[in-house]
Amino acid sequence: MSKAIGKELKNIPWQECPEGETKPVWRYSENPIIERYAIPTSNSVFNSAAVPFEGGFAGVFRCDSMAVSMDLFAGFSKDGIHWDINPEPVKFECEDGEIAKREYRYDPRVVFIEDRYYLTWCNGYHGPTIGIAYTYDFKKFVQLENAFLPYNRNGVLFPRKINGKYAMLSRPSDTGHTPFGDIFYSQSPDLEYWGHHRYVMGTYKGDESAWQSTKIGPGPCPIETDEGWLLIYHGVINTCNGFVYRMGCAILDIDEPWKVKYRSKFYILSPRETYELCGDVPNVVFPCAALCDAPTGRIAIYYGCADTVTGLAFTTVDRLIDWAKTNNLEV
Ligand code: BMA
Repeated sequence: MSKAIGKELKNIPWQECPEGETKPVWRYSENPIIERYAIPTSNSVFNSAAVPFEGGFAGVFRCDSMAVSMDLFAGFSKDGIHWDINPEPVKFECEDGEIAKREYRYDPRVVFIEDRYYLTWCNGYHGPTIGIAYTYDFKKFVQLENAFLPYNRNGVLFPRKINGKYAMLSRPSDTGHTPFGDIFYSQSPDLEYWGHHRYVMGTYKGDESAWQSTKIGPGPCPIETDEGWLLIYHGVINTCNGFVYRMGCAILDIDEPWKVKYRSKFYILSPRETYELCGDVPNVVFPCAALCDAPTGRIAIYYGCADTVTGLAFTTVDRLIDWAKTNNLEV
């Protein structure tokens, strides 16, 4: 059995796998957990990140407003399911006013590294790029330099240094809805200067795995396991009705994470429920966070549903690794 390497999280939100379920991921029965009008100004709350915090949970949420502007909001929860989201957006402290200027902010990821929580997000700076900030308490946030030149989206930090460097996955893009996209790995000594970029994996053009033929991007921060880094990612196909977003999983080498060991040709979750099929952007499941209880290997995935509400789904480390190995896509 494959094992997670990391902390215990006894109070991880959890429901047992329904009897007879053969798919690797199953949904929380009370989905969606966050509805679109969760704060007074919101039009939608989705693509959001949660982490364990002080015996409960904290999170950073993408709440698009009724002006359909995009910003980040902090929230807290006792059980990881019922959330209290601050109706005021996160205010960033930043040494350089040039970087602090807000154009738009969306699709946050949060990870604990060493002694604090780091937040990455898609940050508007003359086009989308990757913003980085840290916080100790989810009240005060200190913004650092943008990681990359525009255009880039889906900046996802690893939970520890690898070979002595901070490590980030990202997906170079364009200013629009980006009809392409591969995953890259970048390294930094200080979370400011990023380099030593490596190609990780790209779209798959063959018929064997068409769901990931248009673009792919990293989802939650990778989970360390005895088989390598477990990466949950999104994959997109362009259809006659537009993009359809699904979730897949891959195992990356533990010391050289740009080397892909396994990658499943079958998706792990696809839009199926009404709240995933219908919304402001139909047919989207978009994962931004995964909690893991290392001793049991239980995983709780937070994902945006149709760019409108937030859902929760469950799986285990063993189940995902087995899925990736059994259905490995030879590239
Ligand atoms: C991507 C991002 C995501 C969104 C997805 C589907 O490009 O904007 O935030 O969920 O498109 O609309």
